Amino acid sequence: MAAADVEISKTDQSLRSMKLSGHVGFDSLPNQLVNKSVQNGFVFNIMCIGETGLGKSTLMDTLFNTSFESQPSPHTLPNVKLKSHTYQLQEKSVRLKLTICDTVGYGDQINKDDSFKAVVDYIDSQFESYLQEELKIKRSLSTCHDSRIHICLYFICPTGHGLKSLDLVCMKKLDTKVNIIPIIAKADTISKTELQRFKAKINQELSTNGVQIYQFPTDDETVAEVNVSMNTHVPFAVVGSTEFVRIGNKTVRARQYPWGTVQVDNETHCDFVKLREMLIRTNMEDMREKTHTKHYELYRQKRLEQMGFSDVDRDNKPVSFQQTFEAKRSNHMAELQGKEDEMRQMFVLRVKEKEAELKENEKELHAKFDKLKKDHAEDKRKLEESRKKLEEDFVEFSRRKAQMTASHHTLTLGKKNKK
Ligand SMILES: Nc1nc2c(ncn2[C@@H]2O[C@H](COP(=O)(O)OP(=O)(O)O)[C@@H](O)[C@H]2O)c(=O)[nH]1
Ligand SMILES: [Mg+2]
Repeated sequence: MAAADVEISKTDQSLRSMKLSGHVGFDSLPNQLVNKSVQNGFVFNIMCIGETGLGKSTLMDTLFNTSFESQPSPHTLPNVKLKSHTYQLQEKSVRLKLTICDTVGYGDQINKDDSFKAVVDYIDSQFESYLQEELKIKRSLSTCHDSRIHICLYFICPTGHGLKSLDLVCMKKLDTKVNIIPIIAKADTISKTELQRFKAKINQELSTNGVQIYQFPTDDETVAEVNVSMNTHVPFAVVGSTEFVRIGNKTVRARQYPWGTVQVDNETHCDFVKLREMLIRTNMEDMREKTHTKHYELYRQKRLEQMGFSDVDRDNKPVSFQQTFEAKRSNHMAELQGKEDEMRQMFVLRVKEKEAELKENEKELHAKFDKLKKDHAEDKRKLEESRKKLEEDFVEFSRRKAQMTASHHTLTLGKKNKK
């Protein structure tokens, strides 16, 4: 047994590189992956955060070159609501299940303190439902709809002055939960020189406030160069449009003004093409992966710790899920027992209290009864006395009456005899 163990660890340490003497076929592994992915289709969830009227819906239509037929929202909503719609898109044989989540009413309230709260809650609740699926005994992770937000496009108002405090607070709250790409909305309303200054100001404000925005990955050499250069263009200044204009022999999305035309996909006019390249063509898979391995992982870790699970115990020794569960169970049982004892003691105490109270009442009643008895005896004695006195009076009265009658009789007789 020990010898075999040594053998395994030896082979682990010295991984031998071997030459195959003929074609085996595992060079088709990448194709297998591609085929499977194409068959399953892709899921991508975008969240658009920005004030009403900044062009969020227009940009989504422009990005996917379609019309999602979203309704413009009013500025009068009492609070921020998150509305998400899922669409099934297809390009050649590749299917994309796209969810666009819109922050309706964002920044429209007089008190903006809680504007970001709805967004944070939404992102957390998507993580939570994925976690709940993961914790099930019968999991269906591959078939259930993964609604976790892969990218958050934060629309910055093209004021030219820098970020609003709401922008900073919101991005700061979200940067550990979601990949954020800040974009300058309606960039056609800001001049070229102003734009450069504006971008620099935004980047400086983001870094002084420690807001972590999404960085296009530079570890994959096939895209490293383009991503390094694109990282320097963030925040992208974008223009969206639902209007089409004919330029030469091409029809392009554009915005027409009395002084000229802004072409959405002209790189000298705005950064729209850069955003589309980065978001859809180059880094979509990285955003999906970072969401799972970085943001979801952090959420999961915090939630499991909150539930009382940990990989190590107090002495930093590894503990298994089973051990934690057993420990939690016995803790819980002890807690229950403690509560039961406490309740029993309380009950005994209450009964004793009640008994004492009753005894006190009884004593009082006895005292009252004795007093009444005494009063009654006293009254009786007094009555007896008055009765005796009355009787004596009556006897005295009768005696006097008899006396009186006798003397009256002698008097009358005496008078008669004289005659
Ligand atoms: N100047 C300018 N206007 C835009 C741009 N994108 C959208 N708009 C206009 O802004 C208004 C609001 O756009 P909408 O997409 O409904 O904004 P949402 O409320 O953020 O979804 C509409 O009249 C759009 O035509 C843009 O890039 N530049
Ligand atoms: Mg809209």
